[in-house]
Amino acid sequence: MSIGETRLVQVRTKILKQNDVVARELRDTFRQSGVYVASLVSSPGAGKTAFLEKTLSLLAPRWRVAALVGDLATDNDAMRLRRSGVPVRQITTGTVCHLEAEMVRQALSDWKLAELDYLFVENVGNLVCPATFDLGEQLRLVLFSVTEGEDKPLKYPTIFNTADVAVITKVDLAAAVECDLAAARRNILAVRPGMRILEVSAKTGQGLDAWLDLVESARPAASFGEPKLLA
Ligand SMILES: Nc1nc2c(ncn2[C@@H]2O[C@H](COP(=O)(O)OP(=O)(O)OP(=O)(O)O)[C@@H](O)[C@H]2O)c(=O)[nH]1
Ligand SMILES: [Mg+2]
Repeated sequence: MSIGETRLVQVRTKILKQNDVVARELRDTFRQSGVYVASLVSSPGAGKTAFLEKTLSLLAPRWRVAALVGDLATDNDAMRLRRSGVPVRQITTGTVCHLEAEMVRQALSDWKLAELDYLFVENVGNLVCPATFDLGEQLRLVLFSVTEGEDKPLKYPTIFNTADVAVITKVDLAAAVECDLAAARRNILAVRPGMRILEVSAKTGQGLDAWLDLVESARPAASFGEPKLLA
């Protein structure tokens, strides 16, 4: 190994350690505040914002919900998500291809987390970089659309291994793009045996009931208290 390679590895380890410290603090803060935090990772355009737009609209009548969204540039996604009427903040990362725990901490610094039940964090569209950055979330979803090819889990195993649930999106297009959904599921399970898989369409609403069941039952009422139903 050359001197340059050694140094690269050392820097990377240091950055990750620093991120882990902040992520641990965030996780503690989220638990103490009673806010359940779920993040979404995927390749660009897999449908994270469309999925979140539906999720926010469906949850907002019953729960206090908010979202953060990361992109290199523009606040397009924040503007889309705000249409659901919930608080949304855009994190613009510039040249950074993933969210880091410190970015999340800063974006939340003037929010009263105890006044939220759910916080959703949409990561920058990228199937590689976000994988190794813990954001302190309790649930991480990896989305993967039918238009991307069934082999993506095999090619990008790390992002599937660092997520809790896989969401196959745009299933309304599966037949048109000749996506073999069974093969897609097999490939996810080959990388991550036993992984929970959802098939959804933000366009038709297919699969959103199962997603709502999952996210509402994952938020443990025992440790967070009873849901604060909105008037
Ligand atoms: N047919 C269909 N199109 C979808 C669905 N979900 C998203 N799309 C379309 O896919 C495109 C990308 O969707 P976005 O929600 O912006 O994807 P994203 O993952 O947030 O994209 P980035 O934030 O740029 O990474 C848009 O044109 C959406 O309308 C779906 O369920 N069905
Ligand atoms: Mg988006």
